[in-house]
Amino acid sequence: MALDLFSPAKLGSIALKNRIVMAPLTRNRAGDGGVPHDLNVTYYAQRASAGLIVTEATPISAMGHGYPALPGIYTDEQVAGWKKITDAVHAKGGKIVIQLWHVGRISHPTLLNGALPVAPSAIKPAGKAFTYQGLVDYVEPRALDASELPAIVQDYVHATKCALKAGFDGVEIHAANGYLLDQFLRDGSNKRTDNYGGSFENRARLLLEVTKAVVETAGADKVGIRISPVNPFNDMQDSNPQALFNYVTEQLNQFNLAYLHAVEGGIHGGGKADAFDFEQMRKLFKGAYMANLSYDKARGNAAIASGHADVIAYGVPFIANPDLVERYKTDAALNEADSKSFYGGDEKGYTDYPFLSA
Ligand code: 8OZ
Repeated sequence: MALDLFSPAKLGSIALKNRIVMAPLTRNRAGDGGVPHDLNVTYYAQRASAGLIVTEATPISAMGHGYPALPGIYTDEQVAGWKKITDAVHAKGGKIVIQLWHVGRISHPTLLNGALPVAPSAIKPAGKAFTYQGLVDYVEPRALDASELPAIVQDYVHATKCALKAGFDGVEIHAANGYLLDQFLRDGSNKRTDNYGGSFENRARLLLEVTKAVVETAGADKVGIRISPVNPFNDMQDSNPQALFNYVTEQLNQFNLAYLHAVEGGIHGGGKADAFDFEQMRKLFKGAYMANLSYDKARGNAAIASGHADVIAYGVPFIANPDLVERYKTDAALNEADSKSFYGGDEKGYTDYPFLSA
């Protein structure tokens, strides 16, 4: 029988009961100190029938924050908060990895105890920062000195150790959507003239150093990476994304990662996916491939049957449908997502979407 969304799968050492993955989704509802609390436990536990949950993007350090009310994964209190979530998901037979995040220049001093955001180069992004005071202009970030990069790599290592202590089945390195690692990859945001700028090799250096260090900490079979080759979100631009991301993909083969996760287009409405050949990039990758962005049940099944993808990550459908797996299985109607409650707030639009049985 052909594989479909309901076939079991293995991503590295992580055994999935189906191929329907909950995509990482920023929801801005963590407790004080970036500590996950009971409301977050309920939210993730409600969605444990996914084959795998990828958590919301989670800062690896105080300097990794770029929005209000994000959970972190670098203090003991945060580890204890996340442990309640991994326990609840595991108790329901689910699997969960945490997405490791450093926002780079997509931040603001008010979110960083007054510090300037850091970036590969001192280039202010277009757009506005989402702060506790509302939307405000971005500031020009401070260009990181090469001597500061080993400490950032160590922040990823520390966060990975915290994630393992918190009981996660693995970690996903967030190298997508215009944040620090993506800022290094692209020549629109990286104008460095040292070993970390210029050639593909140089621009990918930080990502590969981070990957190596995280793999050495967790084991490659517990590590995935997310990239977004054509997503213009957060003012990302590159002169040759196909060649750049083909290069990155080939370099990632050396690690034997659990999976490569690709955002196959632009989120928030931007980007032209047809300008990029995802199948060409996918064929270069020797491991499992997680596809994301605007898939529905039929397109997900088709991508798995054709061999394009091993698993499919669903975002907005999982916000509104905690029992998305059951709904796809029975071809039930889906709840509609309310975009006004995506970012911040309380249980409304978070844990109050109805289950089929309700
Ligand atoms: C939407 C709003 C805020 C953050 C990403 C973490 O794009 C995000 C994000 C998305 O990866």
